Amino acid sequence: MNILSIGGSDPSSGAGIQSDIKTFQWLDAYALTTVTAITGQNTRKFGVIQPSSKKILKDQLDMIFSDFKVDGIKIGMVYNSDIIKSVHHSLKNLEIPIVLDPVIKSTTGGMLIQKSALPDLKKYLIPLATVVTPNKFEAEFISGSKIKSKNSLKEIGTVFQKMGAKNVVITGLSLGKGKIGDIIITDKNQEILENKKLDTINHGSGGIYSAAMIFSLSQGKSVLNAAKFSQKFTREFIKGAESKGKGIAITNKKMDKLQNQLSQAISKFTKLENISKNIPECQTNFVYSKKNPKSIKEIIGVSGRIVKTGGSVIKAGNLEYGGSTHVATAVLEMNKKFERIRSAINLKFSSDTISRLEEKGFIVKSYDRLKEPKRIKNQEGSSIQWGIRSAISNSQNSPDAVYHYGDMGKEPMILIFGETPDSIIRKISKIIS
Ligand code: PXL
Repeated sequence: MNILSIGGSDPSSGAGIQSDIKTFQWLDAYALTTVTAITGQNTRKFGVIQPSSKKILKDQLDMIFSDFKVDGIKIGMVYNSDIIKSVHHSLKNLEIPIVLDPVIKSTTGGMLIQKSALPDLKKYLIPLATVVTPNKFEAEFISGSKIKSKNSLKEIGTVFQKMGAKNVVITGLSLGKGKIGDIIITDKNQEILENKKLDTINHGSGGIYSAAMIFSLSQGKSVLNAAKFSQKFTREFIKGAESKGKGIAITNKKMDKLQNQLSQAISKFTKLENISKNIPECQTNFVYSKKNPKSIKEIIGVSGRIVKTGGSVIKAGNLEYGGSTHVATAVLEMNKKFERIRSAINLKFSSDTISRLEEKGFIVKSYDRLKEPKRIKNQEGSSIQWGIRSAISNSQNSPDAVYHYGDMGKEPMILIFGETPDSIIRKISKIIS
């Protein structure tokens, strides 16, 4: 997925296009960037702004749109009317999701838009946006009215909608009693996503939120689901905020080692030749567990699936702990007996694949779903647990693969197991055709 960030450069990388590159990379999307302005700033103060000329901004945008398929666009800092009009001109006929983060002021106090450009922001960019994501200050500044009560939220939503905004999410509103929330205003209704307030002051959380929002919308999620994802994602980054300079902390999240390894293995998996023939009807999941997992919450998998689209295979979702139920349950059960086994993937059943596994000397076990006791069948999620347990009950060594022939309405399946996601890729590379 390619996502374009249109915004300002922040040399501290806490906000602006540098932050977007980090966020999109984190989400496994490719970041394209067009720079609207160069700012001088650090974690303590804001310096000078050098806006891009119309000529260079137009050229950057033309270069992107004449070459790349762009799946979504985030607009951040747009300093003046020339920039706003150039962006409008390039985007006005596009039919892809656009998130406008209408940034006004930096945490350190720098003005990110000229006051005189505000009417043009309303006129040219707000109507282009699928979602506008102001914080409280920005919502009040742009709408010209104060947020005092739930009723005034409705009014502000209406003001934005009159400007042509399709959906508005007002982020980070204090709701009292240690609560904070994002208000999602769509043409149909209004919803509050409430959460516990986090006690940190940091630089960049609004930018992370709007980047996560465009990623999620570009995946085809609804505004409400995208807002739920963005809140969760941003909270992780706020919790991970680090003091990099002498001033305010920079919003950050370290890449989890398991996630990193799984992510790379999935990327290799999707590029294997002919792999699409090995994706079952119910699609594929690929998981990696922490050591000695106690539940599937300690096992990372694709929330969504690895899916077949046409001839290619893509990861349709994000890596999350608890993101898989079935394949993760299989690993959980396998790991109880063979604690080194922490990763697994499910593949489409084929007797050719089973033969090749055996020819290559892999240990292959199976179970018969027809022998599954009724009381287990009726219990959600316990079939796979029962299956793995019965497949390995007489096994001294950990199997490389476990398969079953299916049952009424249940697709036959092969599970490949390994110590790491990479070891699974090596096994699959030897057996697929
Ligand atoms: O987070 C808002 C923002 C966006 N873009 C740039 C910024 C800031 C805040 O400092 O500097 C370039």
